Amino acid sequence: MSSFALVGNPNTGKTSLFNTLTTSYEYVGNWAGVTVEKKVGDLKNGGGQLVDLPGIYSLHPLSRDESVAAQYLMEESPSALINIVDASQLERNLALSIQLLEYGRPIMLGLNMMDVAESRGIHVDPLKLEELLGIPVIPLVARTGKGSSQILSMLKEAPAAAMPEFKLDYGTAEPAIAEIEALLAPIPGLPQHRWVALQLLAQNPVILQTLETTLNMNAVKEIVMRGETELQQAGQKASLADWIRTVRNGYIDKLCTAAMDRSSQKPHNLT
Ligand code: GDP
Ligand code: K
Ligand code: MG
Repeated sequence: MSSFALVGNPNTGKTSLFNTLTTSYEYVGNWAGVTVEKKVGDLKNGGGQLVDLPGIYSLHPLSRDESVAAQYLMEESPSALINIVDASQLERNLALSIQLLEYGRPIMLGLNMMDVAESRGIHVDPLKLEELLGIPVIPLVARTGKGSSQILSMLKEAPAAAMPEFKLDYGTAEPAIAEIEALLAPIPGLPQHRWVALQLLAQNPVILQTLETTLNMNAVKEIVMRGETELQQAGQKASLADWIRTVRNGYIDKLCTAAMDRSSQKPHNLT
């Protein structure tokens, strides 16, 4: 059966959308090992199951609660992800989106809070985002259900239409990424190796822990040390984790410049 997941920052409208997209039946329990509610529902169009993942700002979890989403991505192989972003805070929300695009499963972007963005004078161009990211981008107002039928029909066609071909160039870090990918090659059942390699280089504790017994961690450490030496020789005084973040932020800057018009944005305290 097809299985989909809602992923995004806290308070972006995931649960509102979950309630609109699913029938009243839902399985409610806890995620393994944590007291975080697990919500799974059946899609209204009979297209499969939908999981409402806990809100996160990054895949690099700070708490056990936050680790649920990273663990889910590491262990499951969802038919597609629905990344819900707050259109009025697009730049901040995209930090997570980049990591989800790199995950290498079909993904669509639900551009929610379009009403809030418009009322603040922030104009986001869904078509431009779609063109630049290479995935479906659906404008939403989850509070009223606007756009939800488009999400449902997209989910039916999802895997083909929403498979991302997203690849940022991490420059000096590319050899380290390739070396980690080579270490991952013999391990079965992993998500896309480039995504796992990037998460390892960024020291994501969930991914490190999951691979503790199957991956040669000393070899990983050596690759990280060599990679950081190369960064320093290239004049970039950063750890690999910092460097990866810098590259992503540079891309997000360009994306926002191209797909967002803030020239008529109203000061926050006047809205
Ligand atoms: P979650 O934390 O991502 O699950 O977000 P929720 O679905 O709980 O929504 C957080 C708050 O934002 C709630 O008060 C919702 O009613 C509100 N909300 C959700 N979507 C929209 C939207 O598109 N526009 C507006 N104005 N409010 C929304
Ligand atoms: K909430
Ligand atoms: Mg919620």
